[in-house]
Amino acid sequence: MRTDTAPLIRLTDYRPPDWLVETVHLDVTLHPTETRVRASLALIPNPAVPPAPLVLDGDGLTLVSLRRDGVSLPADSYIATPDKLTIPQPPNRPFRLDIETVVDPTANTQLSGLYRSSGTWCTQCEAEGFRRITYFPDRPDVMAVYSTRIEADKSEAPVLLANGNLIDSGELPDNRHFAVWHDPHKKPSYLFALVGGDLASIEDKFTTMTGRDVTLRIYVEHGKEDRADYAMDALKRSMRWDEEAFGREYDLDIFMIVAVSDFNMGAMENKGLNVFNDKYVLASGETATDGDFAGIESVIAHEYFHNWTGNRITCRDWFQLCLKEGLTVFRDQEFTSDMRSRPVKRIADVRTLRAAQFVEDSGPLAHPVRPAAYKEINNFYTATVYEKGAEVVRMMQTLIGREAFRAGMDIYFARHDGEAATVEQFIQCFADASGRDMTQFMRWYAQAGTPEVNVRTQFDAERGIYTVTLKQSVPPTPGQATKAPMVIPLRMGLLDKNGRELPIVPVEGGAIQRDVLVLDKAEQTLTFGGMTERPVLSINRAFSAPIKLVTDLTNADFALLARHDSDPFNRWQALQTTAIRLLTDNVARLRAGGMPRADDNLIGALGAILNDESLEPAFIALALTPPGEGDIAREIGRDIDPDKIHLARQALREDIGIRLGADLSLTYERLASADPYSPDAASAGRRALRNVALDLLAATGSSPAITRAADQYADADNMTDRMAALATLAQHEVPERGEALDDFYKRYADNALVIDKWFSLQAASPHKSALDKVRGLTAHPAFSMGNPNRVRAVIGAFAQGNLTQFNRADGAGYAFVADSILAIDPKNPQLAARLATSFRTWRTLESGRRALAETQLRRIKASPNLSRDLADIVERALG
Ligand code: B3K
Ligand code: ZN
Repeated sequence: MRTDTAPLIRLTDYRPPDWLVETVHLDVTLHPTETRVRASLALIPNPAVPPAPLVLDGDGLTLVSLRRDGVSLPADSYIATPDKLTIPQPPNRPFRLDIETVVDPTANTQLSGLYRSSGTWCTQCEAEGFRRITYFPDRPDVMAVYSTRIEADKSEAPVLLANGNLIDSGELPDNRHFAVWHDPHKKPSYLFALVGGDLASIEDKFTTMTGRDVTLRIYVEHGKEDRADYAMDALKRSMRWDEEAFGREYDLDIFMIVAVSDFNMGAMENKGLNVFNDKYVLASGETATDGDFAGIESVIAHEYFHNWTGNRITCRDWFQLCLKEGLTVFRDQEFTSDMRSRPVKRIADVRTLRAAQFVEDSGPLAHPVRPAAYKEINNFYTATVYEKGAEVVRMMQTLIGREAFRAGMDIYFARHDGEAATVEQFIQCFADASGRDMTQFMRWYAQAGTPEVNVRTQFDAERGIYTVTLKQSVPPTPGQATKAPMVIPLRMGLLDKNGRELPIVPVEGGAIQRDVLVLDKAEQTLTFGGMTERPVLSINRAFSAPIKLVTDLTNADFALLARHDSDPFNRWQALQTTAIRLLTDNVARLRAGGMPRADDNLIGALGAILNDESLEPAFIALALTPPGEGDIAREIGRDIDPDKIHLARQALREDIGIRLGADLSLTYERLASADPYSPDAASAGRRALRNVALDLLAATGSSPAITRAADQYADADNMTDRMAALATLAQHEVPERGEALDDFYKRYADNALVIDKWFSLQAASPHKSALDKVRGLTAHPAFSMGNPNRVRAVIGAFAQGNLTQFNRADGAGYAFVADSILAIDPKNPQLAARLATSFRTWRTLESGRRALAETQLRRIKASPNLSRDLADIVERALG
C-alpha cells in the first residue's frame, strides 16, 4: 500500500472499541503452506459506547467460513476483504463468532504473523501481526483470555507451545498430535504467540517470593543446548531482581523462551512464551564476546520485565508505546547497573542515547517520546520511544527521589493491573506519590528535540560570589516550530581547586534538593556565596537529563573534573568534552588544508586515568576510547565531511598510542590472564581495557603492535579476545589482516552468529575497498537477503557503522544501500524501512554528498509498489 493512500492515525482521534472480546479460542492446524486457523471469539458490545457495526482487522487474509452462535452467516450479512471483516448489523448483545482462515507461513517473508524460521513455526504479533493470522479487533485496548489448541505432524513439530499453562495434550491418528494451552491473564492480541517445531530445550526451576515453583524452559535448535545456560542464568537473576527491586512476582506455572534465527528485532515479550532472536540467547566463551553476554543479560531481563510493564499493564493505544518500552528499558538499565557497574552502564547507555537518539531527534525523523500521529506504527519502535522514554522515567525518579518513585510504581501496579493504560495515568501515580505537580513535566512526552542548556559562570572574588546562569532552549522539529520550557533536573556539585566538594547552598535563585537543581524556566540564575576561590562546576552529573550541555568551562576545569569529580560519569564526560573540542578543531584545520594539532593536556589526563588504580578497568577502557566518528559529526552538526572526521580521529588515536605507548604496553601485559574465560563484569572489564590498549598501540601502525594483535588472534581462548584482535587487524592494510579473516571464516563457518561478526567487521572497514568488498559479501554463498541478522551484519553495518565508506564522495555507497533497500522491501518491509533510516542525517552532509544522498532517497520514493513502512520513512526523511 502506498503511503499517500495510507491514512494518518492521530492520538487525538482515539475512540474506545465498539466491541470487546471476552475469550478467544484458537484452533491452529499447522501446515507448511496451508495452516488452518479457527478462531472462536466471545464478543460483547462495549457498554460504554453506542451500538455499532462489528469491524475486525485483517491483513492479507482469506476467509474460509464464518458462523455466528454456531450458525453459518448468509453471504449478504458480512463483507470480507483481505484487510477487513465487517458485520454491518450485528445483534446488540454478546455473541460467539467462529472465523476460519487459512494462512501460508512459508510464504510469509515479512516475519510478522505466523511464519517459519529454519522449519520452526513461530509468530510475531506486535504491533499488528495478529491480524495476519485471523480477523480480530487488533488493538491493545481489547484484552481477552486466550486458549490455544495446536495440532501438527508429530515428526515435523514434536514441540507445540503457546501462551500460558499447558492444560491438555495427546496423540492423534496418522502420526499427529495436539497441545492445548490456556492463559488465564487477559491480554491484547499483540502478546499472542504460538510455536511448533523440532526443538531441543534446557529446563530449570525458579521458586518465587511466595514459594511457588515455576518451570523455566529455553528452546533452541538441536545441538545448541549448551549455549543457552547463560540466558537461563540471566532469566533467574531477572526474576529475583524484579521481586526485590519492584516487588513483582511471576504469575504462570511456566516461563518459556524460544530462540529462532530469523527475527526482525531483538526479542518479543509474548505472555509466558518469549520469542527471541537467537543472537540474544546463544552464547559460550568460544563463540560470544563479553558484549554479546551483556546483550543477552539485558534483553532477557527486558523481555521478562515486560511481564508487568507491558503485559499485566499494557498500552491503551500505540501512541502510548513508551509507557511499556521506555519504562521497561529503564528497568533493564537498573537491573544491569545492579548486576554490573552502575557508572560503566550509565556511560554505555549515554553513548547509545547520543549515537542513536540525539541523531534521530535532530533530523527529519524526530518525533516526541509519545508521537501524536503515525502512518506505520512499526516505524515508531525508535531510540526516542525506547531510550529517551527511559530517560524520562529516570528524570522523574531524580525529581521526586528514589523512595517516592518506588511508591509511585507500587501505585501504578496496584491501580492499573489488568488494564490498558495511558502515559497520563502513569505519571499521575508519581504525582500522587510525591505530591509534585507533573503538568509541565509532561512536555517531555509531547515536545521532540534535544533541549540545549547553556551554562555561563561568573566569579566575583571581592564578594566571594559565584553565579551560574542557565538558559534552556528546545530546537524546532518537524511539525513543532516553537517549544515551551522543559523541567530539567540537573545533578550538580562544586569543586574547589583541589577537587574537593564544596557545599551547594545557593543564596539566591532557587533551592537545590539533595543535589538536584531543577531548571524549569527559559532562564535561571543561581548565586552561591562565601566562596574564597573560583569553584569548578560539575553539572548534569550521571547525565541526570538527556540534554545537550554547552558550558563556558575551560580545558583546565575539565582536567580538574577528569581527575577529581566524585561523579564518575562526569569524569568520563570531562575527557570526552576535551577530546571533542580538539577533534572538531582538527576537522576544521584539515578542511582548511592544515594539520591536526596535538593536545598535551588531554594526553596527560588520559595517562593519569590509565594509571589510576582506584578506577575499575571497564571505566578506564571507556575513558581511553575517543569519541566516535558519529559523535564528532553530531557535534559539528552541518556541512559534514566524513573523511576529515575519520582522519582527525585516527590522528588522535595514533597520538595516544605513541605518547602513552609505554603505559599501554604495561597495561596490556599486566592484564593478561591465565584463568579460564568467565563472562562476569569484572573479567570483562579487564579484557575491555586490555583490548583498548592493544588497539591504541596498533593505531600507530608499528609492526610489533600488529604482531601482538596477530598473536592475540591466534592464541585467544575466547571470542572476546579473538574478535578484538581481528577488529584491530581489520583496520590495517597488512598481510596479517587477510590471514586472520580467512582463518576466522574457516574456524566458525558453521556458526551463523559468529559469521555475522565476520561479515560486519568487513562491511564496517574504513578502507576505500569496503564497498567492493561489501558487494562481494552480498554474493557470498553464506549471504541471504531473507535472514535479517545477515542483512544487518552486511548492509546495516555498512550503512550505519561505516561513516566514510557509506558516505563516499562519489555517492556509490548511497546507491548501493538504496538498491539493497529496494530489493529487500518486497520481502520484508520492516527490515527495509529500518535500513532506510541510515539516510536520516543526509541534510547535515556537505553539499556534494547531500545532493547524492537526496538523489537516492528520491529514487527510492519514486519506485513503484513501496511498502507503507518504507514509503513512510523515505517521505519523512525527505521532509
Ligand atoms: N516489544 C518488542 C518489539 C516489537 C517491535 C514490533 N515492530 C520487543 C521489546 O521491545 O521488548
Ligand atoms: Zn520492550
